[in-house]
Amino acid sequence: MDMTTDTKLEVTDGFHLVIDALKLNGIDTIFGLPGIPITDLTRMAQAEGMRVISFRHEQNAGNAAAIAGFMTQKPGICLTVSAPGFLNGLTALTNATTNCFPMILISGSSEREIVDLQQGDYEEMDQLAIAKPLCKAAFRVLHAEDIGVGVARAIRAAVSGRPGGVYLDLPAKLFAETMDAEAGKKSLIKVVDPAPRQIPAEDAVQRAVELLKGAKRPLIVLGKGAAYAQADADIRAFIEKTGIPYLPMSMAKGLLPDTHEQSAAAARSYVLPQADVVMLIGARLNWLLSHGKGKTWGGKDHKAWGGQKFIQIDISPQEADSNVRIDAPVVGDIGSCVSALLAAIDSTAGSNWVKPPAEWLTAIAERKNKNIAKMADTLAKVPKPMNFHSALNVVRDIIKANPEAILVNEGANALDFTRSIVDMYKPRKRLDVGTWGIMGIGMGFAVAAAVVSGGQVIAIEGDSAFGFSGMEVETICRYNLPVCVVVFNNNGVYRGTDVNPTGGSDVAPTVFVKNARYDKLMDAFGGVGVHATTPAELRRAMEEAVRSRKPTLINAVIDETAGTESGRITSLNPSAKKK
Ligand code: FYN
Ligand code: ADP
Repeated sequence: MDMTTDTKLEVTDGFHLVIDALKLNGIDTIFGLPGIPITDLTRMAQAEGMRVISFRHEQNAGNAAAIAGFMTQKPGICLTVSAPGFLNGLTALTNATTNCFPMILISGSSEREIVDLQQGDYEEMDQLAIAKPLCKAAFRVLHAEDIGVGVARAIRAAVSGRPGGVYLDLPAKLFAETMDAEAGKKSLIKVVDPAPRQIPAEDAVQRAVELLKGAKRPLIVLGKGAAYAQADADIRAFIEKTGIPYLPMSMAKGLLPDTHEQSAAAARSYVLPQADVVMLIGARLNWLLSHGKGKTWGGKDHKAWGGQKFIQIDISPQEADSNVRIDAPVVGDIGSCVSALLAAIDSTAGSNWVKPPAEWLTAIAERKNKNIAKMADTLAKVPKPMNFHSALNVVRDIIKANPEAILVNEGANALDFTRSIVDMYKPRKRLDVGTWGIMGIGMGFAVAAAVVSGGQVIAIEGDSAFGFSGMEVETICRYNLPVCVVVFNNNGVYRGTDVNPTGGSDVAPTVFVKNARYDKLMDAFGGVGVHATTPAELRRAMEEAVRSRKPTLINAVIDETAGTESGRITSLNPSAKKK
């Protein structure tokens, strides 16, 4: 080939086609970890004006991509090296799929001919085959001219219908492959309407409205699908217009402010068994809702139906009846469904929509107020050492004063107590372990939340949970992100008091180094590390973190006897089942 400068200008290669295809589709950020064969891809992407955020482990980059997808409705991109790097990203990809977050894992891979003959290549692995059962779709591109189609298919698969994780396999050889620049440009696809609206059928909407109209004790459950849909104003209007009490699932907290008078969050165990008609909006009847049956729902035993009728709004037509009968499935995107419901209510009832019976609302208010008052008493106490409540009372105030801050949350007790104590005021500000109860999302989510929003992030981390992604505090410092990590340090998994029954020198499996100083990890990279043993110290440190926007890690010392085994989900522990 003639390699004069002029000719070179007219040639493009696989590296640039990947970058151009992403940029053409409005993707401006890559979360990843450089190495063979994608190191130059990260360099070139940065040179071409993309934001490239490098992590210390691919799982954290993957978690960052996944949550960026949830926040933006655009697929978050995670870029990894072949085999081991790919596998490290795979947990995040699978978690994204489970949670319905749109994400694309792009991994370089080794020479196809050698991999397929199993001749022992560098980082040899049939990555496409391994990814397939774990994600929504998986594609491989073998030729430069197909990069445009590959990226377009990946984007569509990630964001259309029920969002999820997509794997895109790019063999090393592809990156260096050249083609005529003009032909290359023409081969790219700007995806038109990647997540088309899905309008619900009129009769389905009518069926749902009829059920709601006849309800004596209606309840709405808002899930993270409702938060994802960004139909905040219509969802609020629907809830307020109908006057129906609602229960937010964890990541739907703040869709309406948790202080809203129709929130039944503080009366959860009362409303679930009592409700007669339940409308699920972007929430699945999985384990988090006890599969829609059993004692939680007022059933006679752990498998029995509680007698509720269900309306389910979901984009996935297969979701209905997954656990119990859905009497009125409404299939469509939540924005379109809720606006159709609003219109149907207006046309059938006009301004005469009858709000739920006063007895139902009063009964909920009574339970709720009692629980809130009880909680207020507990929060007011200042025990020494700190417990989860006295520490979270501080976090609660900080979020109240900074409602735009994004709260990342993982752990067992640190997760469960934060969920019920810290009120959220704005949509999509609470990011947590989601459907899988996964540990290790903390720092990946925190980095992405700061990068995507440009605003303050507060990560409330159990000491065990933090350990999974703790090294990313270096990433937080490197990009100087306004992230304040608070490690709830109670010396172990659940608590720090277990002992080795044999009397041997190994500590119990749930116990960590006592009195560890996680704050020093932040010091090591030039951030602000603070050791806090009282609510007053914690408050001062958090206020300063928010004021300065400096990377901060607060080692919050919690009473090592304070946690409960498995937090609020003790019943899932097999030994609890045996008893
Ligand atoms: C809630 N509650 C409140 C408030 N909000 N009381 C007072 N004030 C406020 N603001 C009450 C609520 O009514 C419940 O009491 C209780 O607090 C707990 O509320 P929560 O958290 O909503 O309810 P619950 O029963 O814990 O919900 C079940 C669950 C949840 C499965 C949805 O536990 C969950 O999301 N768990 C995820 C666990 C997880 O993934 N862990 C990671 C793995 S840890 P009652 O009504 O009296 O019951 C590995 O070990
Ligand atoms: P939670 O854990 O908060 O209950 P889930 O993850 O179980 O929430 O449920 C989310 C549901 O929302 C999924 O069934 C998914 O298909 C659905 N969903 C996601 N995005 C949309 C959307 N834009 N429109 C309609 N449904 C959606």
